[in-house]
Amino acid sequence: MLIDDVTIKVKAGDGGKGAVAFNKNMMSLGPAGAKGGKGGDVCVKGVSDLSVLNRFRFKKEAVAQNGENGRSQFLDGKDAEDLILLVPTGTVVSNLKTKKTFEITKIGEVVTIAKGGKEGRGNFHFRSSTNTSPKEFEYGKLGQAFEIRLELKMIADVGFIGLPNVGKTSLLNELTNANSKVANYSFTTLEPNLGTYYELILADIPGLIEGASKGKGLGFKFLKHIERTNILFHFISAESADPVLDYKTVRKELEEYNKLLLDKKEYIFITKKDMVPTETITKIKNKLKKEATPISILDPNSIGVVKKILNGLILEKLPKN
Ligand SMILES: Nc1nc2c(ncn2[C@@H]2O[C@H](COP(=O)(O)OP(=O)(O)OP(=O)(O)O)[C@@H](O)[C@H]2O)c(=O)[nH]1
Ligand SMILES: [Mg+2]
Repeated sequence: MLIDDVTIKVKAGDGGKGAVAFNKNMMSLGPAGAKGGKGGDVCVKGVSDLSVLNRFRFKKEAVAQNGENGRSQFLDGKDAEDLILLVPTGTVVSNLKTKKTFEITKIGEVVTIAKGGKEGRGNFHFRSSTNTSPKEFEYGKLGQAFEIRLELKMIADVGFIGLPNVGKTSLLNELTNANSKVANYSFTTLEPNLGTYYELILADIPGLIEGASKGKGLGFKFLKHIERTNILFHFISAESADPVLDYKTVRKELEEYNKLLLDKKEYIFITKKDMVPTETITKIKNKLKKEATPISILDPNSIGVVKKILNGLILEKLPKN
């Protein structure tokens, strides 16, 4: 199961306490208590692996270490190491206390989310001409603690959408090395499948059904992934009793979830063309009144047509020089 939305507690380390100590050397008596170390920060770092949030499935806490306490003989406590949480690029991090939100977009990008506590000073620091034997010291400051939400909004180039069982995953497998599960029933795909076709990331989203935007079926959770793709491949099955109604149903769900989804560039494919006579395809096209490409995964030519479209998209994506 791909974890793509999780709330966890983070706690940065506390600063170490300053020490109260005196020099035991008869030649140089005086305060010798050193300062503590700084508490570790909690940071997030972008990586390409989409599954790294899975580690928060059961463990919902991330606690950085405290700074070491100061010691005698001017030995400062060690600063604690920062705790670095790996998150996939495309993760939106929200601080549930301050409501501040930001997104990790680059691999290797590191952002500090909870600051470790400052160290406390030891009695050596408090010496003065009037107080040569101070017993004062400071506790370290507490590290920041709050809840954060990590929400992965995948950044794929092309999102495969459509009702369940229309052949989305089958095509993804033909085009890429995704090798995902295909079966003749609805909701075979339970999590988005990703595949790469040269420079393009293709995301096969679990089937959407009427009511998906209100939480029906599996699609709701994944509509947010579609928000981030630039292009939609919308699949309707030639076998369906009413492919045009299917098309409209999915479009309506997109609209209800977020109107802007309708503005995305869309390519329509009529799948399983091998299952129906040519006249049926013509009828569907006429009724749809939009450009649509009939395909079948059993027909190498139609796979070629899809590849041609994808190749065109790669050219558009590549920087022009
Ligand atoms: N005859 C024929 N069958 C196809 C074609 N494409 C897919 N199928 C079959 O249709 C069924 C559903 O295919 P999937 O790829 O699992 O469909 P899906 O849209 O990913 O389905 P969900 O994951 O449930 O949303 C499988 O039995 C496939 O073998 C095609 O072009 N022709
Ligand atoms: Mg599928």
